[in-house]
This record gives sequence, structure tokens and C-alpha cells, in this order.
Amino acid sequence: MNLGVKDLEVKATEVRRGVLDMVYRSKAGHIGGSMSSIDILTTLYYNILNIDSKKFSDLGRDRFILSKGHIAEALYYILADRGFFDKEKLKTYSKYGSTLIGHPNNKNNGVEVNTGSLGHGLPIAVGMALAGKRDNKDYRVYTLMGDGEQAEGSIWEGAMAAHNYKLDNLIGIIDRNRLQISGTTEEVMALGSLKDKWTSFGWEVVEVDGNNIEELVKIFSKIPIKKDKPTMIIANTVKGKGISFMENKAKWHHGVLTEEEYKKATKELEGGHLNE
Ligand SMILES: Cc1ncc(C[n+]2csc(CCOP(=O)(O)OP(=O)(O)O)c2C)c(N)n1
Ligand SMILES: [Mg+2]
Repeated sequence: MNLGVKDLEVKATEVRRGVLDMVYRSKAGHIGGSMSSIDILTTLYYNILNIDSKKFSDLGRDRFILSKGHIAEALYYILADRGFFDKEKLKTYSKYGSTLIGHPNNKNNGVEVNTGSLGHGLPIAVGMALAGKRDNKDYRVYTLMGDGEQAEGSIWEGAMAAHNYKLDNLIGIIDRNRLQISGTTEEVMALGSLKDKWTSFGWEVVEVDGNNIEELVKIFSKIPIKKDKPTMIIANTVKGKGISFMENKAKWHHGVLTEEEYKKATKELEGGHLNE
């Protein structure tokens, strides 16, 4: 699938509405971090990734790993919309007995890896990218991490290995929304310059506005930026993007909406994508 920028923006708003409904219905989920990542996920799933819902086991497919697994609802909505499973099933999200549990679960077609324990997506992606090189396959491996997640030591082991094995088929994305579960990333575990850190680990690093789909399409289309080097995209975003009372508020990391808040959020999203 290869939607243009305008259609991607419309789709991102649709995904935001879908996720809002899922979280409101089940009274569970991580809405702030979903909203910040939805423009990135929409760009990947509707323009960049080479995947086919009918042939998900194809060994040549691109791989996407949602390392910040707590936003499973956004991944589930997109996978259902792309035909990996029935959209009706989204109504069971986070309900007892459903396979659509609160973190990505590979009992559902389209989910590569079970994630949720932060810090594991990148090391797994490194293994997949290395396998691709050794098998002479030309697929790419993408993984989306949080900025709070950068505190996990396993990420930096993966970072070294990716450089060591010259994995230019590996693309990391950091959702740099500057918030984590209980406050700002600088308060909880200061990150300093992520660009300097990843550059010093041997990655090619670019920074983009992660809520600007036009910029995202442009940068993803240039990969690999440097031969033999893994790429890190630092995507500056707003946590809660698109719903005014959630934007930049740590309390909406996993907040549950009242009926009044739900109505307000729905109305705001009716206006379309905020980049316009
Ligand atoms: C290993 C591990 N420790 C703690 C948690 C609990 N937890 C879930 S989300 C979260 C904050 C993550 O912040 P960030 O990576 O910035 O995510 P985002 O802001 O994009 O939602 C934490 C600490 C977890 N899922 N895994
Ligand atoms: Mg964050």
C-alpha cells in the first residue's frame, strides 16, 4: 500500500478516532503514547512497509517491531484496517478472553513479536536484520521505541551489535515526546543528547518532526542513508497529539476518559489532522 501524504493525514486522523474508541470502550490503554506515535505508524503501514496481510509469513517481508508495546491499541487498529484480522474484533480489545490483550500478542496475524517489557524490541530487531544479511534477503527491519525506554541497558547492547554487524537494513525510530510514565524524561532518567549518544554508537542519526507526515515520508524514503550503517530516526513528537487536553500531560500516559472528555476528544478529531 502506498498512500500519498494527504491520504495518510486523513488516515492518521481515522486511526486516532479508532484508538480513542477502543480505549474509551475498554477503559484501558495508553492513549498519550498512542497519539504521539500514530503519524509514524500510519506512514510506515500505509506507505513504507513491504507487507501483505494475506502472506504474512513471506520470508521476504519487511519486519516491524513495536518495542514501546504499551501502545498495542494503535498497532491493532492499523493491522485490522490493513486486513490482517477482522475489524469487529477490535471491540474485544483488553476484554477477558480476547487475544487483543494490552500489549502486542503474536496470536494475532500481523504481530511480529510479543513486546511490552521495554528494551527488547531493538535487540530482537538486530537479530532479524542480521539474519536478513546472512540469508541474502533484502527486507528491512523497523522498530519503534519510546524515549523513556532509552533507559533500558539492553538497547545499548543492541546498538553496539547493529554497528558491529553493519546493519544498514535496520531502522530504529525513537518517539521523542519527552515524557514517560510519571514525568518528563529529563526528571526520571536524563537523556541529554540522544543524537550524540546514537552517533557515538556508530549509527546514522536524523531528526524529524514525528507528527509531520510529509517529513516522515521523505526521510523513510531515503533509507539507508549511509551504506553499512544502521539508521536512527529521532522523531520529535507531542504526547497526546491531536487531543488538546491530553497534549504534553504525563497523566494521560494511561488515562481513562470520562464521557465528557470522550465527547470533547471526538469533536476535536472531527476537525481533521492537526498539521493542516
Ligand atoms: C522493562 C519495563 N519497565 C517498566 C515498564 C512500565 N512502563 C510502561 S510504559 C513506561 C514509560 C515509557 O515511556 P516512553 O518510553 O517514553 O513511552 P511513551 O512516552 O512513548 O509512551 C513504563 C515505565 C515496562 N513496560 N517495561
Ligand atoms: Mg516518551
